[in-house]
Amino acid sequence: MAQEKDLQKIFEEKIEKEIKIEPKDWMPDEYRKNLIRQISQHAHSEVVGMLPEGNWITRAPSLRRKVALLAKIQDEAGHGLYLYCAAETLGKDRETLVQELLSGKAKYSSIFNYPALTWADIGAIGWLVDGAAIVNQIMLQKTSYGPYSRGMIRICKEESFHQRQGYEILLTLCRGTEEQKAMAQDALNRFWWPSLMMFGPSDKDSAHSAQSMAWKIKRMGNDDLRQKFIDQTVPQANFLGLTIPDPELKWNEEKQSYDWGQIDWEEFYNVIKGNGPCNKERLAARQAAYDNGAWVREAATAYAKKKAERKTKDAA
Ligand code: FAQ
Repeated sequence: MAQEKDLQKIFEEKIEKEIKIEPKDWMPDEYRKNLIRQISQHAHSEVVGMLPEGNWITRAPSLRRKVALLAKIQDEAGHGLYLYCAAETLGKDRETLVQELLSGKAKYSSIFNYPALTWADIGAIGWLVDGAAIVNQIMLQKTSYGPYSRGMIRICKEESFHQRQGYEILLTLCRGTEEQKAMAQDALNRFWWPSLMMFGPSDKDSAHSAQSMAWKIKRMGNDDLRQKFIDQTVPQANFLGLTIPDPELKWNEEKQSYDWGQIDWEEFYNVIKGNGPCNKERLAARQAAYDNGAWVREAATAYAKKKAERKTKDAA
């Protein structure tokens, strides 16, 4: 018991002094549990997040657009892999994590339950969804868990390319015909509010924020991050000549940031409970990918399995 108290003290000192917690260090069970929850949900988001854009690979309007979109989607798969590895360092294996996604036990970002209906949506996803992800992930580069923090540094570099390619798609549409600009506006209308929901519930309703901030897993609250995203994105919309679909949006000179309207929290909770426009379709696609990939998993582990069998036989 006394030993655990010492370990707790060492852990707290490390958090205080900004020394990263590493996989073999002692950590409180709740810290470990909370990290596995957040990192694995983040990993699932990266992987499920490939689906709305994947839907447009065969319909990209030019070879150049197709190459950039393919590269972006492959990056997201890579992000999922770094994050699953980071979660595994905390002692939960990948198979269990994946099963938690497929059974609906683990969450993934609400945003990926909305459909990508037009090519402009691919621009909006890059600009707004990756844009929101970057705001969150820049803060997470300083998270207290070493493998998560290092993963985030690399991921952020790639996300900034994603955000630019999305913005450039919209810029091209906005400089095109009236019809193309209207398509860009429609994409912004549909993706604006769901992008704000990506930051999670307001701090007062956030179940994990206070503890996560105390342990420096999260370095900023959901509301501050959301505000930061709004403040940096509104001028970008203005440059495109598009209108943010929020009649209450207004610059506040005193605060030096924007005032804005109300998120429809009923919609948010409905989506994270599994009732969004595409929840069932997304999970069905992941389940099909898992089933179709059974032979790959089998082949990848066949040699190790054979080796273990031979070892047992030799020992007998
Ligand atoms: N969607 O107490 P809090 C990307 C859940 S970026 C679904 O505030 P926390 C890149 C939350 O899990 C998107 N569920 O939770 C990309 C909790 O439920 P639980 C992913 C949400 O963890 C771009 C409950 O509500 N980014 O993928 C959402 O302190 C384009 C209470 O909430 C990350 O995951 C939501 N939006 O704060 C890929 C970043 N919000 O677990 C492809 C890392 C909240 O108790 C294409 N994660 N919930 O059942 C985080 O920073 C945090 O987990 C938050 C939530 C900020 C998302």
